[in-house]
Amino acid sequence: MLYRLIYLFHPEMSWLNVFRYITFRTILATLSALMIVFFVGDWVIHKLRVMQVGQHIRDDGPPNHKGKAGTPTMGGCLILPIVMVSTLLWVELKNIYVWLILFVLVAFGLIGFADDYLKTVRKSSKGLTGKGKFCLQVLVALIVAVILYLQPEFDARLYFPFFKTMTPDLGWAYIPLAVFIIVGASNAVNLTDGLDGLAIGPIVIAFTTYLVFAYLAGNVKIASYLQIPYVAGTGELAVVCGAVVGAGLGFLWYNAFPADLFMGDVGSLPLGAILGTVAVMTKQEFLLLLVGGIFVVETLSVIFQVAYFKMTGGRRIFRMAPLHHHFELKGWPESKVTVRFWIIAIVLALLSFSTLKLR
Ligand code: 57M
Repeated sequence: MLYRLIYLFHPEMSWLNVFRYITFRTILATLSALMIVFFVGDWVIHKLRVMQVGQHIRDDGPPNHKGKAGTPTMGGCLILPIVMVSTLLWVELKNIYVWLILFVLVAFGLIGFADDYLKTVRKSSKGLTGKGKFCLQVLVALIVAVILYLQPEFDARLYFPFFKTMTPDLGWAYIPLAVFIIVGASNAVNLTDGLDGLAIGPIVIAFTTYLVFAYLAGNVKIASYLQIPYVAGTGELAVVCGAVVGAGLGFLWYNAFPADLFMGDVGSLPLGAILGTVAVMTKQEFLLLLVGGIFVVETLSVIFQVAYFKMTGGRRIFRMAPLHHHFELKGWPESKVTVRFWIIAIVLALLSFSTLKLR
């Protein structure tokens, strides 16, 4: 919006041309999101404290988590509006991908909000049922996948990092795959969000990576030079990713150990869902396994632990799942687990950039 308004004056002031560039607007989206978090962050935390929106801690968790009881949660209520405002300020509003991403952000945000609200504010309920939450997630993802599939230029082929000649066309079967990626990413981030800074660090790293891939995929010359799929219009997703990176860094300011604020399901579900959606839109679906490797491994640890637990009637592979709890119970201090997971996420991001040249 602001971008369009400013750009109106470019015939008189030629330097305003700079606002045309996606790179410049991405930087502005990142910085404005970061600044807004700093501006309103303390006030939001204060409000959440006054409203007693504090985290309930389960008795069966690692012992050091008991001291976290009452930490303000639902920090997604801070992140989501800021991502939306910064995006709308600096993005090209005629872009369908941007509106679909904002739809996913709001819809998954509402699902997470309902769950958090019932658990934390009402305190009388266990939140949404697992099945109910899952059905709503699938419904939203299905709407987005169908709209994407119906776009005239939509490409239902799959592209794999490292194998440029293998591009199977899935046709309509692409829709369930897209739903799986969006819902899977949403729940994987949710499972990872169990230590201070643990989810938001890899989220910032993953969105920084996809920011670059969205920019490259949206530029016909660069995409053809790098032999990655060109998807007209996805360049604007770099601006959205920039807004998430800015808001995420701002949130990390408060979520760093010892956290003043947790993001809640209202944060983790939509952030994961839009990560999956960006991967689908940029035709970099399989790269998500690498870029979001931390989320994948955390989820696999839960799947294996639960399956083994059920099969053996109570035996465990890990001391506790998700994996971060295993390391905590081994005696690693919480911030060591978090920082080590960040280091791995950075290495995975670097590896995913290497796929651009190894084709
Ligand atoms: C939610 N939520 C955190 C916070 C955050 C199937 C099963 C493995 C599911 C899993 C589960 O419920 N996971 C999803 C994880 C919770 O954080 C809140 O939830 C939001 C995210 N949805 O934003 O509002 C706790 O995590 C800690 N935390 C921090 N810092 C943060 O910045 O320290 C969160 C954010 C917070 C706080 O303590 O209260 C959570 O972990 O509950 N279940 C589990 O993760 C449980 N695992 C388990 O039962 N494992 C079993 C197997 C057989 C299923 C096993 O291995 O034996 C563990 N979680 C907890 N206690 N809290 C174990 C027991």
